[in-house]
Amino acid sequence: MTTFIKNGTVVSATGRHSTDVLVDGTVIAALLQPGSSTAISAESGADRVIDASGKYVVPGGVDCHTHMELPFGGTFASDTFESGTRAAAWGGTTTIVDFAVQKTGENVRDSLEAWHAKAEGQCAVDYAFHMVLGGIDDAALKEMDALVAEGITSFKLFMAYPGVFYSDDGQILRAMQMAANNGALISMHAENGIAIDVLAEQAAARGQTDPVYHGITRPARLEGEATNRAIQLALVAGAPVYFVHLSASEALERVAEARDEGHNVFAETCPQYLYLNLEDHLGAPGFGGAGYVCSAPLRTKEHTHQKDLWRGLRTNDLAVVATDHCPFCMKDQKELGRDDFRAIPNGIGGVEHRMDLIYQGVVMGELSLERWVETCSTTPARMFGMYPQKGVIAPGSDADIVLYDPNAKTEISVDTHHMNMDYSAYEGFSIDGKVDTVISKGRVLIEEDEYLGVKGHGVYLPRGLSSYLQ
Ligand code: DUC
Ligand code: ZN
Ligand code: ZN
Repeated sequence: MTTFIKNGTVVSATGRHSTDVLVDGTVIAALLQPGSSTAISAESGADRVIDASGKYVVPGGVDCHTHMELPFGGTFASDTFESGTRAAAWGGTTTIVDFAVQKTGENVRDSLEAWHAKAEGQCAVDYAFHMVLGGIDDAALKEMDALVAEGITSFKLFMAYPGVFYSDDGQILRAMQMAANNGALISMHAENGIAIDVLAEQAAARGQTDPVYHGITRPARLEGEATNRAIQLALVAGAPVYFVHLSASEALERVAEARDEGHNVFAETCPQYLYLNLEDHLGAPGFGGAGYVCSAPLRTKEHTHQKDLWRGLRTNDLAVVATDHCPFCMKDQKELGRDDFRAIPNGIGGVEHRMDLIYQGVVMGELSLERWVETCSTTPARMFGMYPQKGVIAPGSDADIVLYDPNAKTEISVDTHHMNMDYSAYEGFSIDGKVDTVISKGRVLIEEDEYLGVKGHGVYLPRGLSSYLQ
């Protein structure tokens, strides 16, 4: 089956060109000069021709931070691999990297197998795994080498959530020493969880139990402190470090300093930190703020966090936009913490909206079109060892392609989204653009507002080492 995509503007991390694209089976076969004899003959021989006039033709989105079915606080993230990857496809994301989770006391291998069992045969788009190490001991450390060899080349550690996922500095250092040897990338949840738990307990004892206290008891300073500590540990170990869901200027400053000194320090942010804030969202009247409880938390609008994060994306101090998609419904899930913010499951769903929300950054003049593609597709693929199979429109790469229409609009709402959530964190947001057509490995998944995918089309991707460290 061949597909010829004509009249579009192909956008890459480095430029934009009027180029036709020939897809053969599951891969991109050629980029062709419009009107050239090769383009004319490719079009006439193609099984299907897609007219991309007026549209951007971009590599499918790569969301390197999702939590389908994550067990958290006595419940599970409400998207399964089936529903979550279908929603991803609707939003132009054609690859996800989810976090297989080893909690304290669990065996790493068993935890990974459980994640494979949840995902296999369920996904609409391709998927890979990072491994969360929530219980670092000799056995877990030894397992790291084996996992890298089989394509799990990044490990997430938590400086937060004592007793659940938390690692102390000694455990972090030991895991980083392993990564320094085996080429893995350590991803870090950088918040000082020991101090946060003290603040949260004190707030609850004062009767401050509303959702907003989730944010107030997780000060930006404690993200900055943990970020600095993780950088110092990484430097001692001689390992790279990648900060997930960076939310605060204080943390960004530490990352920027380390990068200026030439260290392999990388960071991602997420749309919620670019658009939502503590006062208006986490502090919404009644229990509404529960829908915005996530960690790291939304930050105050009194500070320049959002402005700084957009700047970080421009300057590459923030290399990636991921979602930290971790949806919970209000009913029966967020409601668990109606009387105590500490019992609200942490997470916001957004896998469907990342490409749109960051495209809106282009419209607002915060980012270039190329930087949109780079932060949402090319760099995550490179960072996590999936490039050039993913993240680029080039001969030989998987035919994961999105046609994006800058002349159409997207209204975000719980009434129209496809995630398994009973509210939308971005309700009422209007985007000056729209995901028009989504192709995964040569198969059209979204066309004319219709889902044409099937579960099981997406397969597990073993990953290589990060391109940024070779
Ligand atoms: N943050 C969240 O908001 N949810 C799950 C885990 C995390 O680190
Ligand atoms: Zn985290
Ligand atoms: Zn996460």
